[in-house]
Amino acid sequence: MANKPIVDFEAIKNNLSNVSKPIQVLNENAEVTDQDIFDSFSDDDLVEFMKKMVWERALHEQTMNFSRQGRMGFYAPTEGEEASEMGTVLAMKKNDYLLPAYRDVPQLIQHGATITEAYLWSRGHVLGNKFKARSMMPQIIIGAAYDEAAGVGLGIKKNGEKDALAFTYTGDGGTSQGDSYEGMNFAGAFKAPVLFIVQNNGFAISTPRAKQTAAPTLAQKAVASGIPSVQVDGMDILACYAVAKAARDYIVAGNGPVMIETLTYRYGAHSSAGDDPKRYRTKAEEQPWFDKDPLIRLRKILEDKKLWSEDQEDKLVDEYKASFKEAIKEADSAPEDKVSDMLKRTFEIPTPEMKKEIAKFEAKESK
Ligand SMILES: Cc1ncc(C[n+]2csc(CCOP(=O)(O)OP(=O)(O)O)c2C)c(N)n1
Ligand SMILES: [Mg+2]
Repeated sequence: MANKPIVDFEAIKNNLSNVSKPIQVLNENAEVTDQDIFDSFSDDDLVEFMKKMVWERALHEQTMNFSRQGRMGFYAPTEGEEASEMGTVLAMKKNDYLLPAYRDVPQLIQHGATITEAYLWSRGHVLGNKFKARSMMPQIIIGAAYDEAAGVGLGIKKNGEKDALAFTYTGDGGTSQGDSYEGMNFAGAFKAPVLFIVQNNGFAISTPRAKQTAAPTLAQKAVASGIPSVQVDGMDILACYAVAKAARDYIVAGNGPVMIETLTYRYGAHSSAGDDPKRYRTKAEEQPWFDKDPLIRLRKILEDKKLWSEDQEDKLVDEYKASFKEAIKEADSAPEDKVSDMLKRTFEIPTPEMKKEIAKFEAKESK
């Protein structure tokens, strides 16, 4: 027998990570770390990025208020993930198809759904499932949007659509779910035009990233599907946008799918249903992420350039919040979605059991 191990598995294990350093343009001290990418943005672009992040944070705050007032159904907080969400969606075109997960409602609205539709979706109303935008409704089954995206991507290819792709999101937890690999594998094998985004916000509800998977990065989970992947500073909207745009260009040129892992953080609870982050993480763990806040770093750059002020931001927030209040009023005035209607929509021909249920609910509803 040889003295040396036949295979040095430990050495292989220590060298598993084949993903390069996360791409960043602006660090948490608002210092430019990639001048070339930074210079590719005009002042107007920078202001636009800031406005979108302020919009998303205002949406979060106002929607949480609605939720506390009992006016929402399911809502997944997005505070902290503004750069990751706005940066990626703004690099897409209206012709692209969005397959969102439940935390991707802000992207859904940016992609063309109305806020009213998004609120109706939250309430489980049927009108919250009929977007004019090229999008499916947000997926609750984690990882499943990756499979939908692979199918939509293949459809785009078969239809010969040239300047279009399917883009989709999952979380760190979603990458531990078989569906996400199956979707990537299918898209890789068929060279389907799909952009897979993983928003790694550190937690799947209360389970930290390190307990879900031993993979050194989540980006490398694409490698086994033959898909190039990259990590990006998910608290830096300039990096998120630049990388998503580069990925889009590469995909629509006919090169097949790409996966992006954004390194971000969910500041609050998993959902408005009321889990308590204090039970699974400490203030000391949270603080370094709050210090990386995506709005703070871009705000500083803009203020230095005299392109932004507190006053201007306050006015925008008021304006945005007024639009959310309008939207919820409109959602309140949507026709009532009856249980009997929901049952009738389930199958084209109801089962005998469902027929009985429909009759039972119709009797109740007519009282
Ligand atoms: C297939 C499946 N299993 C379990 C759940 C319950 N569940 C809802 S959200 C969630 C955690 C998902 O975490 P992650 O993918 O990191 O996304 P995040 O909520 O952090 O955005 C789980 C386990 C689910 N919705 N679907
Ligand atoms: Mg997560």
